[in-house]
Amino acid sequence: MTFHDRLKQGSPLLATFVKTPHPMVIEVLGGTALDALILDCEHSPFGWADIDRAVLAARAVGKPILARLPDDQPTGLLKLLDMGADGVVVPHVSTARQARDIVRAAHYGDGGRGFATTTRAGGYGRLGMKEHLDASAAPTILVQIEDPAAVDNIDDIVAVPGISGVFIGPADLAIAYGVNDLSAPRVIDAMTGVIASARKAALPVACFAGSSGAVKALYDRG
Ligand code: 3PY
Repeated sequence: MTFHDRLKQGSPLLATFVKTPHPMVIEVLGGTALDALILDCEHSPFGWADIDRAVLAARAVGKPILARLPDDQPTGLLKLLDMGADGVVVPHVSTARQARDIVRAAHYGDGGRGFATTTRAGGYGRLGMKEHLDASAAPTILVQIEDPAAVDNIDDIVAVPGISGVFIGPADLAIAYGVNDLSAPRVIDAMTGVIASARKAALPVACFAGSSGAVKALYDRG
């Protein structure tokens, strides 16, 4: 079963951000029970060649790999998916319009995502066109809810077709609300609303855990 299918099924999953741009880190993490790895290209010094090597290493060790890009630009989404990543985490998504643009950029069919058979996603020309389209049909797209505007607009964001789930960023939310604690009541209230809206839309919710102790509490909250 693919990572995307497991996410859709609602299994509790555990991933880690990877901050060090060296493929050996991916190889080592490939031997763990983690369900996926997420390259943190927003807050770490990953260049495109580093991302390429990391995706190659993840595929070699059979570990699903996503990347958190620094922004929501279609050029970055295209490069990442062409390299054969399983999906993307997009930071600071605050409106349904932004979410729709991201989904369009990540999918073939309506001109949103450019198509080339010469990429890793296309098996460097070895996949037929249909096989390539089938293999890349549903990349995992997690939108990060980490701004007060995103919390206000959450019902519209989760209604966007093609979004695979939401990813709560409690640290950015805390900063935005002027508190310095990931479990401050203001942050927890916002999370509760986001989780309820995502549930209603039958979307899974991911969240950054500030410590290993926070993991169980997050699973318990859904
Ligand atoms: C946040 O907590 O704001 C994050 O983006 C986690 O990486």
